[in-house]
Amino acid sequence: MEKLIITAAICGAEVLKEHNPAVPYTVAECVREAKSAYAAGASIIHLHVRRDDGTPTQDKCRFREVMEAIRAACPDVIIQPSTGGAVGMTDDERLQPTELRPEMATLDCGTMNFGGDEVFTNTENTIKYFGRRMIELGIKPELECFDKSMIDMALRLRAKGYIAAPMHFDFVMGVNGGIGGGLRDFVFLRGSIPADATYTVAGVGRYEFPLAVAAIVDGGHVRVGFEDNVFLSKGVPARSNGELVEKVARLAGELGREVARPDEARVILGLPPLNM
Ligand code: KMH
Ligand code: ZN
Repeated sequence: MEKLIITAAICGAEVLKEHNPAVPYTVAECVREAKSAYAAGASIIHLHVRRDDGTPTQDKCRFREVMEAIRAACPDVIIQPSTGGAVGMTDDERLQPTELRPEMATLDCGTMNFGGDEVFTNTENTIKYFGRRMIELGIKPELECFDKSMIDMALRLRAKGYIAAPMHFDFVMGVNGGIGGGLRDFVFLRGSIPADATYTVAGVGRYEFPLAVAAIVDGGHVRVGFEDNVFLSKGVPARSNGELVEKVARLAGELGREVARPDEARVILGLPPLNM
């Protein structure tokens, strides 16, 4: 079986130090968390950035600062900025990190309720706009799908030329407003993507590790991190993103699946090798 790519979503836009004091806001804290995840086996860092007070921002300069600092600490890691940002941001605000020409970036494939009165808006035209931008800039999208309909939208837009193949999906499961985090839901999503596509699963909260195991045995890939879950096990806060990655690497080892390093992840995802 292909080696396992572990993505660490170290920061997110919504989770706060009140949820777990190790959630990073500053540049130094982001580097600390990226390093711990990389050392434990993550080859992709899914990145949101914050102001020092924790406010989410898509500011290009802040992204540049954090990305350069992470690259200095983890030279070959794949950095995957978010273009989802936070609820309420405009399309152009969200697209700013693509100007830095990262190897990958997220592309959210539909609108959804996001708890309470919050709506995470991704109209068809937004998805087309983001998809076209990523093709122009040579950025591989991680197609974030919070429900089955978002996979269908991505497939329609691939057929129309807004998304290139081979596609790489991220099933974000268990978000309040999206698909649940059960095994039946996972099998449904996993069976709905093309044969030449790859996928990562990001289970939110208590779904994180059960879904990681499902993906490990199925030949898929796994995302963990504070963006999705701050607990190592029930009631036990993780001390770092590295602890969450370490647990996935340990589970993979128990199940006989080797963990990919970044150069191997690039081959699996069809990314060009890094010129260092
Ligand atoms: N913060 C969410 C509203 C992404 O990174 O592309 C969107 C999100 C998805 O986290
Ligand atoms: Zn994100």
